[in-house]
Amino acid sequence: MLLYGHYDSPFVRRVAVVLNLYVMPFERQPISVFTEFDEVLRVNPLGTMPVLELDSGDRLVDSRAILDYLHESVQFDRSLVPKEQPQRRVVLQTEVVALGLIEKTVDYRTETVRKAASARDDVWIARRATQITSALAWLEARKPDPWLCGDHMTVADVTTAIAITNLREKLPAMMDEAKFPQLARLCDGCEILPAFRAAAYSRAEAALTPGAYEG
Ligand SMILES: N[C@@H](CCC(=O)N[C@@H](CS)C(=O)NCC(=O)O)C(=O)O
Repeated sequence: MLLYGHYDSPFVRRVAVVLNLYVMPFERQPISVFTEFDEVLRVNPLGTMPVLELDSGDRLVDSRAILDYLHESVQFDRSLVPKEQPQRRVVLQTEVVALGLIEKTVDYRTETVRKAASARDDVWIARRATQITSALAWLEARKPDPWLCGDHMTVADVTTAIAITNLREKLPAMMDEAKFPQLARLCDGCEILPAFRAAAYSRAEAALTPGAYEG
C-alpha cells in the first residue's frame, strides 16, 4: 500500500499510526497539499490528504473512510473499533470529538495565520477557540486512565493523542497542560509507542510549505 501525505497532517498521521498498529506494511509518498496541488488533485478529486493507494491500485480518500476500510480488514478482536454496542458508539462518538478538535484547530489557524489581519473574523475566531477548549474539556472529563474508552487502546485514543500533538505544535497556547493533564499523559504515552514513533510528527515536513501555509 502507498500512503500519500505529510506527517505534520494529523489526518495523515492517524492513518499511518493505525496501519502500524495493524502491522500493515506501507510505503509513503510525502506530498504537499500546497506546493504540489496538481499532483494531489491527480490522486484525490478533493485535493486533500491523506490518500491510501491499495495494492489493487484503487485509491481511498479521507481518513474516516480509509480507517473504516482498515478496521474492516482485521480480525474483530484486533480492531480499534469494538463491534458490540454500547462500546462501539462510545468509541465512535469520542473519535468524532477528537477529529472535530483537529478540524477546529485547522480552521482556527486558517483564520488567524493564513488570512491578512484585516480579513480576519474575530467572532469566528472566538467561536473556534471555544470549540477547541470545549472539546478538550469533554475529552479530559472522560479521564483517560490510560485509555479513553475501556481497558484497551481504541481509535479514539489514537485520534486524541494525535490531536493533542497537533495542538501542541500548531497552537501551543491553546493546550493548557495544567488544565488537561490526563490528555497530556495520554498523548505522551501514545507518542512513545513504536507505532506512533514510526509516524512521528514531522517539523521538517511542516516546514516544506511555510510560505503557502502561513499565507
Ligand atoms: N476530512 C478529511 C480532512 C483532510 C484534510 O483536510 N487534510 C488536509 C491536510 S492537513 C488538507 O488536505 N488540507 C488542504 C485543503 O483542505 O485544501 C480527512 O479526514 O481526511
